[in-house]
Amino acid sequence: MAMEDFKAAIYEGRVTDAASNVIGKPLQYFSEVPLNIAVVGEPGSGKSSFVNAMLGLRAGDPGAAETGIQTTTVDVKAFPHPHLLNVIFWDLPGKGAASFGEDVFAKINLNRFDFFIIVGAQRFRTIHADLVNEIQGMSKKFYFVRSNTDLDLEASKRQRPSDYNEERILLRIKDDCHEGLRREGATNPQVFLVSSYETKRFDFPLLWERLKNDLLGLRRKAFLLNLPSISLPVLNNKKTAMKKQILIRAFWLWIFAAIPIPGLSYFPARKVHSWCYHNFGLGDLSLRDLAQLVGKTAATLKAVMKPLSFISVFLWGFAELVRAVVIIGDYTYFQHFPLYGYLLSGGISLLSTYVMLNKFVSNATDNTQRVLTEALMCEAKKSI
Ligand SMILES: Nc1nc2c(ncn2[C@@H]2O[C@H](COP(=O)(O)OP(=O)(O)OP(=O)(O)O)[C@@H](O)[C@H]2O)c(=O)[nH]1
Ligand SMILES: [Mg+2]
Repeated sequence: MAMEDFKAAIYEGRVTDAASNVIGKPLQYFSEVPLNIAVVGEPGSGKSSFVNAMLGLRAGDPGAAETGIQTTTVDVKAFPHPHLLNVIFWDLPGKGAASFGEDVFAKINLNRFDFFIIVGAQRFRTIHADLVNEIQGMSKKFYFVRSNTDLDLEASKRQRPSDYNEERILLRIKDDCHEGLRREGATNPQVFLVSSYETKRFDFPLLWERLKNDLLGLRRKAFLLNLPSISLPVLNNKKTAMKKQILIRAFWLWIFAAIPIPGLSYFPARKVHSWCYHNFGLGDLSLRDLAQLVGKTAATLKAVMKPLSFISVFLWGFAELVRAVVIIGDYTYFQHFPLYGYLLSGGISLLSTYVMLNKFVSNATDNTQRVLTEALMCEAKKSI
């Protein structure tokens, strides 16, 4: 329902209403928003085993992800959680893993996922740092899961049985992860040490608790981050509708073609330009309200808007000049009323004005999307 309200408000140029329609909603409102969780990490780090553990399955169970000692996962596969509504775990191939000589991970568009769980089996490495940077670059969140904790402890026990202290070893592993993550600029990184075969031990229960606590916030963030993709088709529909109205306005502006002064139609064209902007909700007052709603200044929102391209302004100016030359040339040559000059000039003017007004609408459409994205991204970044 609110999605329909959001779309209607966008279409009607009420950008602040559109944004407040989602920003002001309580967290519970987002309880059914799909959350796509990508499980990423180096090859063989235990991603598929972790997905199974999250689903309450064991390797080999029906519906479980395939696991193995060799490179196993070569495709992206979805695993909807059986009890968490619309929570989908995505088992991904390992970063850097090659399948038939192809880097399969590099081809995956990570932006389609809402949240990430990085699974690392060894100490914090460049591969993890790269993933952290990529995820943070998309303004998305992640947990860092260190798998194989059972094996780490076993190895330590075997190496130095007399000195063995489980708590100290776990702390050291966790510190290493925290340090690596902080180096990459992660604030308040969430690190969990787990064994996918012993889901009652180590941080596995803590991880579940954390995820359940964060779930609504993550769903809200996913919803906000996906809004620009919802507003785009609405704005494109509006653009098509506006372009139909533009012909009538071009016709009015055409009247100015009768006056052979280059640039005179600039003033009415400017009026149409601001009509377009107001229609899309990009007027000063509208932007001020939107900026206030998302805690930004109107100037920051305006800064993301793009002006009309230089080439279109230049072509329009050039057409203006040509039509003036045509009238004056006709008048000087025939020494009487320049009928043909007016007709030709009118034709040039109608065409150039029509093209220019179309550019106004396209420019306003693009800028509305830019402003909305900036406003909603800012709110999405703030959340969780
Ligand atoms: N002991 C122990 N073994 C694990 C754990 N997690 C994974 N393994 C084992 O590690 C190996 C690799 O596990 P997978 O889950 O297939 O790893 P993956 O990251 O999905 O591998 P790719 O898909 O090939 O990148 C398997 O033999 C698992 O049984 C863990 O927490 N503890
Ligand atoms: Mg796998």
